[in-house]
Amino acid sequence: LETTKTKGADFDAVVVGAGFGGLYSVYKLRNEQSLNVKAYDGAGDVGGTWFWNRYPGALSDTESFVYRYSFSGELLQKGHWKNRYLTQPEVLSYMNEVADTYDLRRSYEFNTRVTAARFNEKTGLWHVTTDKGQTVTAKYLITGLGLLSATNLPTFKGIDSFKGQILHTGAWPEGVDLKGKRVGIIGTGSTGTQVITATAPIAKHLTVFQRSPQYVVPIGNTPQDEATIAAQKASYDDIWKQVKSSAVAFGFEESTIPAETATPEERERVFEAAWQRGGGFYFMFGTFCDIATSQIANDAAADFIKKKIRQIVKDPETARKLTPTDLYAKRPLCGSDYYGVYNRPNVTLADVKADPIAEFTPTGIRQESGAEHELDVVIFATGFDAVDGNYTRMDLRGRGGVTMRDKWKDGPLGYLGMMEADFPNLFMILGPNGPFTNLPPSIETQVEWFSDTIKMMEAKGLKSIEPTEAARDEWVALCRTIADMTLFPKADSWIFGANIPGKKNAVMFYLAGLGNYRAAIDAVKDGGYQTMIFNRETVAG
Ligand code: FAD
Ligand code: NA7
Repeated sequence: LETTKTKGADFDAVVVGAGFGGLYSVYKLRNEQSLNVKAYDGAGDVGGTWFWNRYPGALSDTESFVYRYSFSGELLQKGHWKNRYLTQPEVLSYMNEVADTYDLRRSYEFNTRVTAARFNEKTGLWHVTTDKGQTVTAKYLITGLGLLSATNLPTFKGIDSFKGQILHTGAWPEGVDLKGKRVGIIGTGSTGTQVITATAPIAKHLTVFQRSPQYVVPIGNTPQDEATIAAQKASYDDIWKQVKSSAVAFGFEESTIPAETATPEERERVFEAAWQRGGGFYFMFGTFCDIATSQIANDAAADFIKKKIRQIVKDPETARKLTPTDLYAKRPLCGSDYYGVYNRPNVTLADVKADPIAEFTPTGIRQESGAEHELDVVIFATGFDAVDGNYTRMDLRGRGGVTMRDKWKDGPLGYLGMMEADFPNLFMILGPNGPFTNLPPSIETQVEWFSDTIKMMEAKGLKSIEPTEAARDEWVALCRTIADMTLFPKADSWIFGANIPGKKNAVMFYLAGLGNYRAAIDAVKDGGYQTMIFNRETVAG
């Protein structure tokens, strides 16, 4: 077993989270560098997102061959899947296999939430406290808290009087059976569209409470034969090279052709082919290169999807309610015949933008118009306090006792999506202003970057590292500039914090793609970390 190298500390590093990020951090720091690592997760086991999101229909919409780690050729060759996309149980089983292969579980304490983490300037250590009342010290604090993990549970008048069951998709309990029930679903985001499609065929009646209509293209979840999978496995070197130099890292070549200058026939042909192929990110980034940046291109894509809605949905009034009126500039969604669900006789669409939810009653939900919906179960598919939610919910304090909550009161900041000024030796996985991509390759990129940084610090005997405020400000400004070159800030969604009442609208991602992101963070490392302060306590005297 590992021994602690940091003098006076219980551990060299504390890792919080047992998702893709946390697990890989334990592997890199403990298995590769022999550091003594203590890890926690509030969940009962490994998996992160895939531990919590067990709702019917939960599926990754990144294709199976690239929704996984790339770091081990052996692991890649062992990979097994049946369809083009992985179901939640498949991802969870994959993560369990990873944990078993590398003996990662033994570093974890599960069912244990970290409630506070405070940097002590005297000892130069992080003091990490759990909800079990235990406090440990460590030199490095690695947070893989998840960017879509802190659930958003809006409150409604009368909610406590409801006699039925209330569920959130992101904290789904075992053993829920929706068969034959009268189910209400609030929310039509990525999660909502999945749970709606899976619930409609089994529920007695399904009522969808829709606030914003969505653009949803087919997912194209076809079975994959052994030959296709073998070919993918044989080309992994090329695949990851392409993924890591691409923008969205979804395993397809992004288009370089603008829709702005394409003829109407060409646009129709390309969009129709993408519709048949399936994939949300593919539809937005694989068809034309300017859908996320040009109003003309965006309108063309939006009009194509709107036409499909009119063709698919039989009742014109329902089709009208399902048709978005805003830009096609949120996280692109895909599903299995999502709009077709509304042709079913057991599905009702309640437009809660036009006629808001007035209250929950003991037997269901009443809209402002007086329309009553009798329900046995209400599913909240209302999403997450994304990106910084788990950081501001924790008592996280840096130098001089400054809290992250306070530092980020006008919106999250952060340097390189991983660090923050005044928070020495803190490495955040998918922290604010990191890449917006298929996430496992971005997670690996970050974990590898800070593992190299830690290795360098240990080799040189350095005590602490933190970015300068100026470098942090410059990074945040860069992210803002890049975001403003796109149409994304013009649509209200979690990408800019717009889904949480009272949350300030802020830029939360580096939208220039994984390839550019990797170049940017490598430049910092290869340039000798000019934007960092090392051993600030000694520098200060
Ligand atoms: P997570 O997997 O979210 O893990 C974070 C863990 O930290 C959680 O287990 C949580 O319990 C724990 N934690 C947080 N705070 C504390 C605390 N204070 N103390 C102790 N433990 C704590 N991404 C894609 O790229 N492609 C997809 O198709 C895709 N589909 C998704 C579908 C759904 C339904 C959701 C919710 C997300 C999806 N994502 C997808 C995003 C997904 O979150 C990431 O791909 C990835 O799983 C994130 O891994 P992570 O380790 O960073 O965080
Ligand atoms: P999202 O994309 O934030 O979607 C949440 C949905 O819930 C969305 O339709 C919201 O409507 C709706 N919502 C939220 N609050 C309310 C209230 N108070 N009343 C009615 N409707 C409400 O979350 P998801 O879980 O679907 O997806 C998040 C990411 O996780 C996704 O991109 C994947 O990567 C996995 P709104 O649009 O705000 O009007």
